[in-house]
Amino acid sequence: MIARELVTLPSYAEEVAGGLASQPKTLPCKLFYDATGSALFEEITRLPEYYLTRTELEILRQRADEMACSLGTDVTVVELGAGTAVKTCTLLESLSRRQIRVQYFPVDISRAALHQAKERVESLGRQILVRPVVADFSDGFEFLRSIPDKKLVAYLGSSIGNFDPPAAVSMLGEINRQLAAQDMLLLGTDLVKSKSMLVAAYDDSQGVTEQFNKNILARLNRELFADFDLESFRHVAIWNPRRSRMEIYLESLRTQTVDLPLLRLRVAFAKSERIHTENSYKYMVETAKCMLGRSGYRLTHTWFDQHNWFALHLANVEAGA
Ligand code: AVI
Repeated sequence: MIARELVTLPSYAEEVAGGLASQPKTLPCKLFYDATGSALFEEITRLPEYYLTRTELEILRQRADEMACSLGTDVTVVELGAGTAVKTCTLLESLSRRQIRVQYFPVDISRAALHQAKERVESLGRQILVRPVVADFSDGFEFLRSIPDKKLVAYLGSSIGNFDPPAAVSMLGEINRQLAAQDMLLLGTDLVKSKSMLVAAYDDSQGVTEQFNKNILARLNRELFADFDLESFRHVAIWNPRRSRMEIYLESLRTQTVDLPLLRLRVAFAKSERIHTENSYKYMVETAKCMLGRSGYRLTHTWFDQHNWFALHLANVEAGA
């Protein structure tokens, strides 16, 4: 028996209860990223089918000098969700060839990742000053105001794709309101492509994405003492062309009930009933441009890889937005 009164519920508890009680059932994708899920995501980024990370890296490596040139002089780089800063190194190196000093503010929720980011970037040379910021974006972006100078805010990795379009506009708009007219945004978006390539990227042959998806259930078992039987759910990845997004689900393989005692919840699943765990939106340049415009930016340049699989957009803060 669990003494519920003595347990502090995690901050996501209400969202989980609401999502599992709704029709269709949902769970928030932020739950993917505990320590196990973050390690699994790192593994995903190295999978042959998951082209996104290496393609974005290829653009950054091949176009870093051109990008640095477009940014002008005396730029401070702020990277949202920087992780270990693998991608940003080439851009920082290019900037350091044009500026006497480059300040880099990697922002992340994980102290451990920021520690690695600092070590990695500092090894590039003494001209780059690394100032890690531990922040949770759900608390807003006010910390951007305290970073002086002309800023490039980088939001890479197609993370914007995990927001529904209105939420993406609202989030980019929130960032915009903390920026000055001289500041810029560098945004990574994945692009629409063949269904077979998209589905393979989210349903890989080694089953790592399946493990990543099921880790949500494992996490609820660990943290909420739920009794999800992981073998009784399967990972489903579907391309929805109408909404231009990959949809990720966990599908119940049988009729079953699951107990979440800390939430005083018993959830019934019909056979084939699904829990919607994630959307990953895929853009076209026009839709990305429109999203940026609606959030108060003006697109100035888009860089692509050789296959047009991924795009990096540079945008100015629109005067009077
Ligand atoms: C973090 N985000 C950009 C990933 C994506 O591609 O949408 C998350 C992911 N989900 C399944 N595989 C990767």
